[in-house]
Amino acid sequence: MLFVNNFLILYKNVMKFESELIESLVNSKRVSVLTGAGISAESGIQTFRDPDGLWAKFNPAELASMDGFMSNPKLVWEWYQYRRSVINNSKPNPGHYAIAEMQEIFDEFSLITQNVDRLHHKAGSQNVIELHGNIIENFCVECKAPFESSDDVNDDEVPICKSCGGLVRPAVVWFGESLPEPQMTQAYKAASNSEVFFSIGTSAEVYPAAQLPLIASDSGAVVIEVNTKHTAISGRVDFCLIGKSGEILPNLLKIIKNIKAEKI
Ligand code: BJW
Ligand code: ZN
Repeated sequence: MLFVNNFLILYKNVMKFESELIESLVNSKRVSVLTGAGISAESGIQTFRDPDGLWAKFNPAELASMDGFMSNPKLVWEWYQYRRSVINNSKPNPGHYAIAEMQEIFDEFSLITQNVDRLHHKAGSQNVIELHGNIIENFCVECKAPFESSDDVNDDEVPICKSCGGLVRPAVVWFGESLPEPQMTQAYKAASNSEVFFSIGTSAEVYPAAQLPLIASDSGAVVIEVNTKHTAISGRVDFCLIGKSGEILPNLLKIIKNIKAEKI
């Protein structure tokens, strides 16, 4: 395994191991990407487990579980309203845009995200596989009916379901809850069929998402991690690109596009 620091911008100057990485990308038709909170860090959205992340100040059991919500719905609702206001005022960064461009470059491309912020959609990515739901929508905890957004959703008070009177919650996946089945099936399929699999901006500590790069590796994919630091899976991947995804991904994409253009 090779740890690549200071990823080079000009592909003509790349060192041998970097050229191996680039060669596998240029020659691959089936590429998948898994993203986590780190891809949105450069858009001003806090990650979870970094020293300045959300879990440094808030208790995940209280804020990201059904038990936590039922114990203190107002606290949890207000926390999500605060995060929605941050997300609504944020824009995709060059990392999101580079991933959106990848769907044009590779014959079969899958984007799997753990993020709930919809910034991949805003950047133009299509068919985004959302493993942990989204923070935009809400539904009733009792009858599961979607709660249509209206002015009520902006209130600090937890909305009440218009059909059954149940509490309304954000449409995200909390700890102890199953991930949506169609999305998991698509994600497992993409991971086991990929020639190259990227794990970008995730600590790879939350399951089952963290299994995906390992499934890809076991199925023969070249696994490339992009992160500002090493993670739980760094020892299991083929290449670790250490740095900001908003800087590494556009550079990598530029190199691939130049080589592909020269081949035509
Ligand atoms: C950058 C960067 C830059 C920063 N550029 N990089 C024991 C063993 C195994 C599993 C379990 C276990 N005990 C319990 C479980 C299951 C549990 C789990 O995995 N727990 C672990 C913590 C141990 N999983 C679940 O409960 C899941 N469901 C499930 O398994 O169902 C089956 C089941 C049911 C019942 C019982 C048991 C099993 C559900 C998980 C749901 C996760 N939900 C959250 C909240 C979503 C809603 C919300 O947003 O509020 O999802 S938690 C939070 O973590 C969020 C994220 O999607 C998820 C992953 O975090 P992510 O994206 O990796 O962020 P960080 O902060 O961890 O990492 C950011 C990274 O970016 C860092 O590495 C930085 O270095 C990097 N970075 N700047 C590049 N510029
Ligand atoms: Zn209801």
